[in-house]
Amino acid sequence: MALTVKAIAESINIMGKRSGAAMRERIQGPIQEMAREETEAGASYLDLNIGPARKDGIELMPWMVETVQNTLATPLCLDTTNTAAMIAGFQVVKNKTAAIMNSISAQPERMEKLIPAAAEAGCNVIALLWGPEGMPRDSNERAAMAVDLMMALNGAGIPNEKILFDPIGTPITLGADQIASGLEFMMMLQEIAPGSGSTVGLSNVSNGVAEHLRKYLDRTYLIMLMKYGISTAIVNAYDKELMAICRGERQDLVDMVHGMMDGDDPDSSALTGTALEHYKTYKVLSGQAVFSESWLTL
Ligand code: THG
Repeated sequence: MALTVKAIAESINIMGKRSGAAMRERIQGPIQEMAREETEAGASYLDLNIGPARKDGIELMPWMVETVQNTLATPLCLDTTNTAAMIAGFQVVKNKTAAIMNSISAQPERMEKLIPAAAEAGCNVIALLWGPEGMPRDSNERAAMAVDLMMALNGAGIPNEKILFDPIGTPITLGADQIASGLEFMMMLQEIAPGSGSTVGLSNVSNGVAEHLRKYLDRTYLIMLMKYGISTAIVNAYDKELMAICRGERQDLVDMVHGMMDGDDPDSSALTGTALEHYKTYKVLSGQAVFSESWLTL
């Protein structure tokens, strides 16, 4: 059986050109159009990211939820750092048990406010491995944070099957060590939290890289995460190749990259096209080659 990954489509967000303007001006059409496009591209969930929305979050998030669910039944993933907006949004979600709360981090005030709200909604939750001191430094700190979050969530009646751990992808421009420790955490996750799911915002890895090159990093990174059973990923649903990987339709590439993770080193002079792209990108993401923006042409 081919490995598959459920896609959480990321493009409806306050930073986006089309979606951001529509959100600020409360125009439903463009948001409903994007929701349809992402759904048709194969998204399992639609992320609705309003950012911190300090001024109007408690009004904007419910408006977003209603805008989308009035035209489509695709499960929603509510994404905001504003806890009051998150709670207000969930109050109007129709299918709460299918929805995702994005996210609860290991910061005490976020846990206190959002865990009871998630328990009451019966929704899925993304447990973001981000603590009071920011990003965990290695896989052990990620594991410790995951245990804290799991205990608090389980204690409120939220089972592991409803939790998606997010080890947080880090930009390749900061080096490959943090990427390796995120993957190491993914390898340990089923021992730490049996039955839980996982997610990663793939584009974090290509943050700061020239726009036309980002998709290559995101695609290969997803395949690397699939080796450790990632269950969902936050993706650009407009990238058809990435969506094909999510559906399990690029088994040849998956086999090659997973083989390299097990120590194979295929003869690159025999590779062409997408196989060569993934080969070169794996070398960079695994730290075997130094990252520069010419990595695909070297
Ligand atoms: N983990 C979790 N949630 C997250 C993230 C994560 N939510 C936010 C973010 N990271 C994932 N969402 C996005 C949304 C858009 C983009 C990247 C990540 C993005 N957009 C393009 C840009 O800004 O250039 C295109 C914008 C446009 O539409 O024009 O890169 O890691 N749990």
